[in-house]
Amino acid sequence: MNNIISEIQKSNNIVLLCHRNPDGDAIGSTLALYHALIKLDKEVDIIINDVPERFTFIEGYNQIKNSSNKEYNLGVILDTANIDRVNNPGNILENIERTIVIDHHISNTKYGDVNYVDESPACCQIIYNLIKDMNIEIDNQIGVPLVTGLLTDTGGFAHSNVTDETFLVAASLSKVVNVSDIYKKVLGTITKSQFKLKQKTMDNLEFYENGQVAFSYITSKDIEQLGATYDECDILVNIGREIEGVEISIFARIYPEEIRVSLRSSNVDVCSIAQVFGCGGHINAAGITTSMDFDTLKEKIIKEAGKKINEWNFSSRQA
Ligand SMILES: [Mn+2]
Repeated sequence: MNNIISEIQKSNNIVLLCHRNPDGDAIGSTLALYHALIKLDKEVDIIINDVPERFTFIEGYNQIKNSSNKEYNLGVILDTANIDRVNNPGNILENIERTIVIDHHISNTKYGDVNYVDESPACCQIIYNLIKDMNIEIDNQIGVPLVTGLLTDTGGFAHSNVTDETFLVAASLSKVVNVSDIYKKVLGTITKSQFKLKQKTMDNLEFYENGQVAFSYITSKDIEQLGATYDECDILVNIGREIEGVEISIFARIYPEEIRVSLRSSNVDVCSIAQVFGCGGHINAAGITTSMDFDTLKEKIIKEAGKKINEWNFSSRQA
């Protein structure tokens, strides 16, 4: 952490970056650090493409630029596991002298000149500590984006990687931030088109393996007809996951050129299923992108899921 602070202290022109398809943690950690660096009188740009509109309530949202030709002394890359995942419009990385990587993905490849990676449940938890260490007061302006990232990456403090420290950070932030208000905005609200996507996903949902596998899908035609956007589909895999008895939830998005599948499980290693298709992810959350035709893919994926379920059924009976 001290290396990071001294890098920041000696740089004047700083650019903040995060990953492609930015989520609440990526946007939150970037905007929180932005406000902190502004308080240090630094010149700071945030360059991110495709920022979801649902984060407009965070102060500084309008400062986010989607391109820049400037040269920077320092780039701070947040919440991004490897260099290919960096949201890098106009190849901004080429105009940066030195880079700092701050992240919480264990798979991080440490591609910066300085790297800080730990297994915090959200990058925002690391940024909270960094800002504290820089002796900058955490006010509402910094607190709102931090709470946004903590809530979204932990599913409202529900994921198993949440620790006592996460609650201590949240408790301290709750003195300057209305947590329930932000919860309502980022986790407690879906758009009308998301509601329609959910209806369609529920209609398409089928059970396999004695109800332990849930499978559903949506087509790009559905998405268009419902007036929805592609990133609004990211909540749909949770529908199967929430159903009693389901161990693996599979959700496919069928695009004209490819199919993208999300896999979720609390107990079964779904990454190993994705690996059968040459893809990957985390143990509890993985993804597949393929050009296989839908029927073949569906059959194969349900078969692989069935194998994993049977292994898991067997090992949990042994335990
Ligand atoms: Mn994150």
